Amino acid sequence: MPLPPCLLLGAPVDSGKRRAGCLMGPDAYRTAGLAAALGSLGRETRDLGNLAPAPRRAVSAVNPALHNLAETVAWTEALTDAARDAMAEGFPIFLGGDHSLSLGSVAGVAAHAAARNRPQFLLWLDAHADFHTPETTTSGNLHGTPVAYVTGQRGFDAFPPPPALVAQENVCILGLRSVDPQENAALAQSDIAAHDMRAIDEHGIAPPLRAFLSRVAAANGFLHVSLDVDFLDPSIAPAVGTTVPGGATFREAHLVMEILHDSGLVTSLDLVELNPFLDERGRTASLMVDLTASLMGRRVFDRPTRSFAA
Ligand code: B3U
Ligand code: MN
Ligand code: MN
Repeated sequence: MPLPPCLLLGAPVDSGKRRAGCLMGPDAYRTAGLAAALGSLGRETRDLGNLAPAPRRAVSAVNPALHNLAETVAWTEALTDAARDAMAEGFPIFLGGDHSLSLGSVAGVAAHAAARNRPQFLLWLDAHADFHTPETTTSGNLHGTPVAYVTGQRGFDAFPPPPALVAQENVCILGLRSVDPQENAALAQSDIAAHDMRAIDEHGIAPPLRAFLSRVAAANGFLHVSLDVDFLDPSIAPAVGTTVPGGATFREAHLVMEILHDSGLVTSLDLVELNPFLDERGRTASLMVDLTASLMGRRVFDRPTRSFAA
């Protein structure tokens, strides 16, 4: 069976936090040559242009700290539908946009999986857990909430109920190094597999990823990967509003993508939090394109088996 076409969906969402600039992300990925990079791997690639938010409706906020709630709700509605539709056509790649876009992208892909009676899995590559709810967030930045929304935490009354949930035990977070106390407490009570950089330093990044992938394979699940630029170390990826030192190295990040490719399990992808206004000569956008190419099968050296035996 031929591989499904890659569908590029621009999601210029900038409402999930206060610092502006992520709305330029989709065009930065286009400028950095994402479609050509995927095409050169022999993968049919269609750029579907940019999405727009649904019409705004009046929303009431329980927490006065919330920033741009109505706009984020409108984006969530549009993205949920777009993601569900795109899954029927191919392999969607959401070009963000800040991480609040994943409230919709993940809810939509999970709806597609549920309609096929298959479980949805979620790999969250991020310095942050994004496990706040609109009630617990102190920053009011809704990009810090998607993992809670898609796993069905309470407090999202202003949002449409997700059409399908992702089970907590089907979520794996890699790269953590900035987690707020409320998130820490909620994570500790959850079934989410959360791996911080301390664990990655000690054991490497491959073992927890492989353990997660074997669960996806055993359950015949769909797998959505959500890649936040701040998963990466700021020295290689400066174009993000919330840099946190001590992130994934160039090799760790590529290794994750290469292992994901080899698994053949990934069915959808978000590229989020790129702020081209903060980039240096496009290096972060280009790195994100290269990582996506690794995920889709780019190889620098092909040989049938890897062996270090003499
Ligand atoms: N947890 C903090 C910080 C944060 C979350 N996601 C990002 N930053 N990118 C918050 O504001 O919720
Ligand atoms: Mn994030
Ligand atoms: Mn983050």
